[in-house]
Amino acid sequence: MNVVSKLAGFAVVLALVFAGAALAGSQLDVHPGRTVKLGMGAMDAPQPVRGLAVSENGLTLELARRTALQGSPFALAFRIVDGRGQTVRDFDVEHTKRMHFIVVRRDMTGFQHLHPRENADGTWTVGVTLPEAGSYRVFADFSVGRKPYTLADDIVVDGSLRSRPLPAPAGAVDVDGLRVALTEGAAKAGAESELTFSVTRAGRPVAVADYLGAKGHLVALRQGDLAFLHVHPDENRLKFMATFPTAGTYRLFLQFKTTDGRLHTAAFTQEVSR
Ligand SMILES: [Cu+2]
Repeated sequence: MNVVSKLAGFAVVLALVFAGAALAGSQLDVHPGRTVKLGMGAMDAPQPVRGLAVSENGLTLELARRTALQGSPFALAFRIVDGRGQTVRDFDVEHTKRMHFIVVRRDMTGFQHLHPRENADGTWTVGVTLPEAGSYRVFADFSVGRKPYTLADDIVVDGSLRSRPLPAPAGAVDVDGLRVALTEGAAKAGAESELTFSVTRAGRPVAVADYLGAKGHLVALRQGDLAFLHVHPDENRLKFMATFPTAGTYRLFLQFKTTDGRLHTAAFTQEVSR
């Protein structure tokens, strides 16, 4: 079969698909109840999860490498390309940065939040050290044309692996001599949840400085597939609004700065009910 007749065949198939779709559409219109339900479903749908794919909405994360040596610092280079393979350079500023880069091992240990440097050719470079063996998920979190993206890939570190189970949910976590407490309303799948944190040292409240244009930064990942949730910070308090898309277990990585300029990371396990 020559190319033209192949294409013609393809066009016929497409036409049939469209005819089928049009028919399905008209059938739905005959049953208004179903049509309305579909429309509302789209509107009511919680924010889609991100961070499950290297490619999404026409943009692709291209890592220069997918392996690393255990404990050896290296420069990780990557770029974001569009559908024609062109390097994307026009990024929006989100949370005071044009690119956020999250690294976490698949068992949700070893969390790192990095800010890569943009090079003249449009590639990004960031110094990374992966101290333990295992498979690490890396997320490039950015916005282009006011459209948010979280593209992800894996980097593997060979070696003998000691994985850890996820810690049980706890109302407070100790980090760097600070106690961080999480006050949350019951987190329910599909509903907006408020996550409020407080920081104390020896029972006394600790002041929190600004970090990335808010009081803190929160990354929430779903256990199992490490789906990445978009979370809205509050400018004035360590408070975040998050919509957990499904029931299950999530890991929250809260980052905040104390007034001495030190950055702290406190991780919480969050159960989300149906
Ligand atoms: Cu960042």
